[in-house]
Amino acid sequence: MTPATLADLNRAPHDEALRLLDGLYDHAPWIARAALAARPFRSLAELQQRLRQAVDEAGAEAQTAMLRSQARAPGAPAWLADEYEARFGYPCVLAEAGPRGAPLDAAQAEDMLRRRLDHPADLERGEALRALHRSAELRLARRFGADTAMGDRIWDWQEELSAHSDPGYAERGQLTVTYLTEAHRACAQRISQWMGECGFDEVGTDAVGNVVGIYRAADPQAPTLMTGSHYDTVRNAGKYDGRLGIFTPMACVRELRRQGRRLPFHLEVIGFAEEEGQRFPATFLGSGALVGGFQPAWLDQRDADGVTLRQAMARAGLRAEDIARLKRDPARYLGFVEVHIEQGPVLYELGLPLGVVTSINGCLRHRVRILGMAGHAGTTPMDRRRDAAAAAAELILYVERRAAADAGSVGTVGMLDVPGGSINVIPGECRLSLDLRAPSDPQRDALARDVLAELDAICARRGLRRELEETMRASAAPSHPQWQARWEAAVDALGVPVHRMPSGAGHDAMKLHEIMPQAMLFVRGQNGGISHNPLESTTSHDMQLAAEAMLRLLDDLAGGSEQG
Ligand code: HGY
Ligand code: MN
Ligand code: MN
Repeated sequence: MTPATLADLNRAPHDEALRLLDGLYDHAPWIARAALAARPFRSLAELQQRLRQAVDEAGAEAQTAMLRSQARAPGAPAWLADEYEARFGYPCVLAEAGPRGAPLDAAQAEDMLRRRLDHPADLERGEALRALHRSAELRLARRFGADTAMGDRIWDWQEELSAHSDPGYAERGQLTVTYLTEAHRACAQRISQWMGECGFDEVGTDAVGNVVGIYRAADPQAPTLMTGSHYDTVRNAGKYDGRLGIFTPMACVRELRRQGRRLPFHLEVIGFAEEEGQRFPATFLGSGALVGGFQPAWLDQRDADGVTLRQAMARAGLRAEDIARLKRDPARYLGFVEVHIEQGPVLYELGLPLGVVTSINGCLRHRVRILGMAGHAGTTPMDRRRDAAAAAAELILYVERRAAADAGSVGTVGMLDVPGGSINVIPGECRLSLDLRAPSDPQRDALARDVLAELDAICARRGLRRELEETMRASAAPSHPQWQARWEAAVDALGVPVHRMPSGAGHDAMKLHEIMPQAMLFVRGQNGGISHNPLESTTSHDMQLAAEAMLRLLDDLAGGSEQG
């Protein structure tokens, strides 16, 4: 059956149009009827939004009635489906395929339903409705022959790259790629190889391990647009943080090459080698080197095994003496754009595939050592102790309280350790990390001032000492209005509602922000938008939309610059 076209749908008589949308949602023809009122649609994505809005606007009663009319998810174990229905009052539903568009296998279906069984009722209703929207999206794509080739390609690159993981994690099926490990170098090699296959004119690895691909303009004197993101990961990470922002522009270059098109500017796509600061305290090392931010003192930083950054670079064949030459001349650049998964729940809960970033939070990180007195847990009276861990506990609760007091601020103690601790010894030392963020630098700095003042007050009260090392200071980075508008126009052109939002997470864009205009595009995360976690996920459909938005931005920029 030849796929219908959007034009068919937009001009068909009402009943014919209804037939074209028949069965997108089982036992709920009212949804398509309501959505058709918004014809004509500019895209399937816009139609998808209208269908979702029709369900949202129908209210809880109609939604529950629709859920009750659904058939149980095929493949769900009977005991689980029974328990689910007893708990929520409607059959368990699953999207008819997973994030890549392939059906879930029995284990995946069971795992997903088990996780959802623990949801509070209101959260689970949202999940069940999203499963029906996802099935409708897949049916729509099939019926109208949607092209998801770029999204599928991006999804598959991420899947293949996730095969490379550091020792100690790979064996457990976990993804961890830290700076300059063997897995990290293997990732650089794969990205380089794939850039070559996409048709980049030049592909290379620079002195800090960034993978740089250039798709040249016809005119050698043309300016350059830079884009990209990082390929290192946190420990036990997801597959999309950073990597999505490398593979999306790569898919665009692959498409431009397929069309035989050149842009009136060079496109420089960069896989930044280090952003997360996991193996060495230095963060944003890859993008930082391009803005002249590499600190030679970082070369003496040591990893957990005592290997210095200098040694790690030498083993990877990188020449530290070449790093200074990486600094980019802003005069040669139009700007920097970055695609990144949102790493949060906003787009997921709004049911939107894309978001436009308005600003990136400023961030300040410290490593703290609290030093007290180790002692016998049994013989040391409570009023004679200098317990470093108890002091850390006080500080952690203060960070939580103080950060919550400001709109948009966040404070996290992500690492906490009693070196050489024993069950029957009072902690004489406690090490912890501080990650403090806020939408503006003054707000970030006020938070940090209070937290560090409280640390001193706790130590004074308890007769302890502390050592402090600032390991990262990244300024808040508002999006450049013109570039933010370019992303907004690209998203709008796809028929996707434009949702503007701040970024709580830090990104390479905040380093390039120091020398050139920048703006970011967010892509919806699945599983509630969870990130820095193996449940991190996004769909090939949403990746397709991100690639289409990027191509739109490139075309608009090309059109604009061709107009001079
Ligand atoms: O921590 C962050 O915000 C980023 O993922 N590096
Ligand atoms: Mn990250
Ligand atoms: Mn990231």
